[in-house]
Amino acid sequence: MKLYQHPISGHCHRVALYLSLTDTPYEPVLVDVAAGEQKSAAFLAKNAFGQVPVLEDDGVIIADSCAILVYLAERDERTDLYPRDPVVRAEIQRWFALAAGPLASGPAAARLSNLFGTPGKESAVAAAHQLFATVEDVLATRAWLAGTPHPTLADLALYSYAHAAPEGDVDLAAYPRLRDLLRRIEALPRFTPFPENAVGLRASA
Ligand SMILES: N[C@@H](CCC(=O)N[C@@H](CS)C(=O)NCC(=O)O)C(=O)O
Repeated sequence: MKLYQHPISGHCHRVALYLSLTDTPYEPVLVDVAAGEQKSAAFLAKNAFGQVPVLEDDGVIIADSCAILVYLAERDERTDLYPRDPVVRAEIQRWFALAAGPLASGPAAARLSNLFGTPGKESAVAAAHQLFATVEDVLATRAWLAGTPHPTLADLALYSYAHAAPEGDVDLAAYPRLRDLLRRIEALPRFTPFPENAVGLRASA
């Protein structure tokens, strides 16, 4: 199984985290995103949207980090990470939507601004705080995001860009429950870290 990825991408890390936690062997294939390799004809044949991550599993090609998580958890019958209960599945889907929406346009975009100078940093930081304040409220009612007594794909989907938020100058100090969630994910057996960059608040840490 191959994971086409780039190490700076939280979308890719969320899949790498699943593979690591489940002790699944795979071959990481570096896609040179800075050089635009994700828009090459060869890569577009794998993902018409020209983005990483893409998973290739014995001829099956899946693009989009959350779609890959669902594919793998179903394939592996990981009903702990992706329970069959329709209410829990709906909850997980809701967190996937947040991961593709405000998590991407908030903390992930603010971090990209600091890493590559992309515009819109101020509004991205504001969106990040709005998202994390709500997550903090939700975490007053439940230990794990989907309301289960154990982690699910929802927690994996949030982890990477929440952990990396300080790289976009998003201070997590006001969100103790979120920080505790991140620590509990990091304490899971076979956790693999998201490589850190000395930008934003991490540059001064
Ligand atoms: N919804 C997609 C988003 C993936 C995404 O934004 N990938 C970025 C890297 S983090 C990318 O490939 N950017 C290069 C580009 O769009 O050209 C997913 O969850 O996989």
